[in-house]
Amino acid sequence: MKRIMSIQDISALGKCSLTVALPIISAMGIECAVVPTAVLSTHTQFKGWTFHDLTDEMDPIADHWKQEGFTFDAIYTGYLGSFRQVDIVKRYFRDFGNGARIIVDPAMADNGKLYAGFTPDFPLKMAELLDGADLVLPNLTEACFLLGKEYRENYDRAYITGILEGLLACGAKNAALTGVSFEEGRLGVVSMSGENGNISEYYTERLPVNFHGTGDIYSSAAVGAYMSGMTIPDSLALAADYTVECMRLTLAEKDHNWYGVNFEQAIPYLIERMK
Ligand code: PXL
Repeated sequence: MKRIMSIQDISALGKCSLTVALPIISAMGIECAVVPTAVLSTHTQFKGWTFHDLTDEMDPIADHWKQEGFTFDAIYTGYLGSFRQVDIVKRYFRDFGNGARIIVDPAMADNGKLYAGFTPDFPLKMAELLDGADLVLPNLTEACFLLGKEYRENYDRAYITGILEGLLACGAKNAALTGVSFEEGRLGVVSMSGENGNISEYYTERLPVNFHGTGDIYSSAAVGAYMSGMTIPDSLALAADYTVECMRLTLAEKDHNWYGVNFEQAIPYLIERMK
């Protein structure tokens, strides 16, 4: 059985970060060890959230895992809260990255804006994690922040290709950009292989809503598919279909909540698609 670790926060309520990575990756038949970087009462799109930093636990967890001789097939990072956490994640890459795939979701921004709590100098620090990563999966906003590029709502293929090349130039072996649209009503993911420069694209119907937490659901499903042996383009396509299915099921529920999607109800779909 494959074993991966995921390093990100626990937003106790909110259906993002570890509270989606753990169930989704487990449902895909992969063991998911977790390194919780902080405990929040909710994700930061609510008001008045509490935050308890767990940075001081990160080195002792790594020390113990090393002592026990644990190895991992992948390290998947998501939302990180500080410069120090990024430095400790680099230590995890050094200590456990040998023979492991490294997948970085630089969860920190959306719709042209950094999430609450991040300072403008944080994205450049997060960009350090790209060096040597097997796959980086930012949304368009995050990619612009990582590269210090202007975020645009209207763009052409050359702009998207330039961003992908920029991500690879930071040292990632493969880059995938989510939330790309060249056509009204269609939304998708464009990826580039650093090995041969090949570009893959996959689009789904664009639903007329924006739900929170879909980026983490997308990345978790992509990690699970990739670690199950699927190619990167196939993993990205499956994750896109799963995310859309989660959103559809959410919309189908009258009085659905705004803070996260019904990813739980789409798990049978995900498992069926893995067959
Ligand atoms: O979904 C990304 C995410 C993860 N963790 C926390 C967040 C967010 C987005 O707002 O606030 C704590």
